[in-house]
Amino acid sequence: MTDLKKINLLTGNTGKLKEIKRWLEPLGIEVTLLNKEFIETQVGSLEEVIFQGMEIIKEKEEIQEPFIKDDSGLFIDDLNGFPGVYSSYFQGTVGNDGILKLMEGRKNRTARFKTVIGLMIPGIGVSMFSGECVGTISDEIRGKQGFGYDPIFIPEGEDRTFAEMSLEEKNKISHRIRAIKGLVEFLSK
Ligand code: ITT
Repeated sequence: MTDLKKINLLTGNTGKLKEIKRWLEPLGIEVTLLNKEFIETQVGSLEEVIFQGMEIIKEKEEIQEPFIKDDSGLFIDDLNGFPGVYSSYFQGTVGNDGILKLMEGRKNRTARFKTVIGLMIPGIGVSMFSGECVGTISDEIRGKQGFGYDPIFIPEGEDRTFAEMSLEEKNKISHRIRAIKGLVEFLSK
């Protein structure tokens, strides 16, 4: 297993912190919150958002310890992948009600959550790990767990939304966990 004992997570989203901690801490990796401004450039993919943001941070800040950044989004097939890289802005403005309105009358409700986790090791560079979870958009808001789009996303093979599942249940199948598994595998090498 890795000799990395501590990793900094750059986020303003405590839901992500909770999910990532729950996975990495049992492996003996302490996860601490790093409070730095992350500039998200409006580019075409989550990978580009992460890569460009991390490069900006590397140039602006003197960070000596390894850190990770998670960038995620909800991609709805019938909306050509919208809100995608704009998921944060969309959630903060019109929210889940806005998605349900856009989905009114649409038969194809398939969607996917994607997460890309960037790992910056000072002196070495950036590595990226991604994960995806396919599902459908529910007809209504359901459940109180989780955060963000969880109350309207039903993962494939389930009839509950992520927000109707416990953190442990979501953590077994989510996009984020799939990306974290790639990160953990990399760290164990
Ligand atoms: P940071 O950039 O500070 O980490 P953020 O909330 O802006 O936090 P993202 O840009 O990665 O994070 O997320 C885009 C949106 O998708 C945002 O509104 C999140 O709440 C939502 N989101 C991300 N992961 C999610 C998940 O696992 N379940 C539900 N919604 C999620």
